[in-house]
Parts: sequence; C-alpha cells; structure tokens
Amino acid sequence: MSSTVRSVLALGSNLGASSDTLVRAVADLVESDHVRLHAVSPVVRTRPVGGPDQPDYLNMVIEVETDLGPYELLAHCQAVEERHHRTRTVRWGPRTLDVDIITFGTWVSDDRNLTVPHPRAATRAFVLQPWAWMDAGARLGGRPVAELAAEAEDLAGLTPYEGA
Ligand code: A4P
Ligand code: MG
Repeated sequence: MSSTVRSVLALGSNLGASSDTLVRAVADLVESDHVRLHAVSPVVRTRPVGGPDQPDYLNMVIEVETDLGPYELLAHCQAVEERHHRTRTVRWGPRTLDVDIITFGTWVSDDRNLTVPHPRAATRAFVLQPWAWMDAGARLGGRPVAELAAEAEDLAGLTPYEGA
C-alpha cells in the first residue's frame, strides 16, 4: 500500500449468530490487499438504541489502515454487509451486520451517502466505549472518546461480552 489513511469502523449485529458474524466480518474486511487491521476493540453487548423493539446488539470497533478512498471503503464495507445477508427494511431495525465508517483520517464530509465523522457516533456508547477501550487516547471532534462515552445515555445498557 502506498499512501494510507487510518479509519475507524463500527460493527453491529443483533440477528443470527452475532458473535460469529462479527469475527467473520472483521476477517472479510481485512482480507482485501487494500485494508490492513491496525487495532480491534473488545466486543460489547448493548441495548438497542432507537428503532423498533428488537434484540440486544453485539458491537465492536476496529481501526484499519487503507489506501482506498472513502467511497471505495464504503463500497467495501457494504459488500461485506451483503456477504452476511444484510437486508435493509426498517431504519434502525434489526440486522445481521451493520458496518459504519466512523472516521476516515481527518477527512470530513456531509454527503448523506457518506457522512464522516459518523453524525451519531459522538453520542453513542455502543461505538464510543469499545473505541476508548481499543485506543485510550482517541479523540472525536476535539474531545476524548472516553469522556464522550461516559456522557452517552446508552452507557448503562452496555456490558463486556464474555461469549455465549
Ligand atoms: N451512510 C452515510 N454515512 C455513512 C457512514 N459514515 N458509514 C449511508 C456508513 N454508511 C453511511 O445506512 C444507510 C445509508 O447511510 C447507507 O446507504 C450509506 O450510504 P444503512 O447501514 O443502510 O442503514 P442503517 O444502519 O439502518 O441506518 P443508519 O442511519 O446508518 O443507522 P445507524 O445510525 O448506524 O444506527 N443500537 C445498538 N445498541 N447497536 C447498534 O449497532 N445500530 C443502529 C443503526 C441503531 N441502534 C443500535 C445500533
Ligand atoms: Mg449503517
């Protein structure tokens, strides 16, 4: 890879064998010659935020190094979602796999097809807490991610996932 960027990706699943799905999705994401795994967070079990009544989620984040552009990385993440039979019906509804781009280096975008940093990440413990555990020095929008996590309303519903 020539010129590379670090990107934080958030993964979530609350349908099917979620723990296996997350492990396989990380492997699929970094199988590309253009994506290298830099860091992996612990997996957390979280209460659903928004959407209909639905099962708890397993969530995690990873940091990758990539020479893809941001839209190429989005297409790659969506291809991995498709491989795990993701269907999109209800917004914020249950899913076998969701992969979101949280940050892409220092790149900023307000395109609705790719908004970066992810517009809801700064208030969501299901992204912030695993991220802070992965990278104690991480910052988002100029603030420590650990501090944002401590303030997030959904923090009370988050527990480390020890396996089924
Ligand atoms: N899109 C725009 N910006 C981005 C980005 N930074 N990363 C566009 C990825 N995609 C981005 O996404 C809809 C469209 O967003 C895509 O076509 C893409 O071009 P989607 O994945 O099809 O739909 P979604 O995930 O249902 O919608 P959305 O708005 O991304 O949902 P959120 O905000 O990600 O919330 N509760 C818990 N505990 N754990 C979860 O993981 N996830 C959600 C989904 C809700 N509640 C949750 C969890
Ligand atoms: Mg999504």
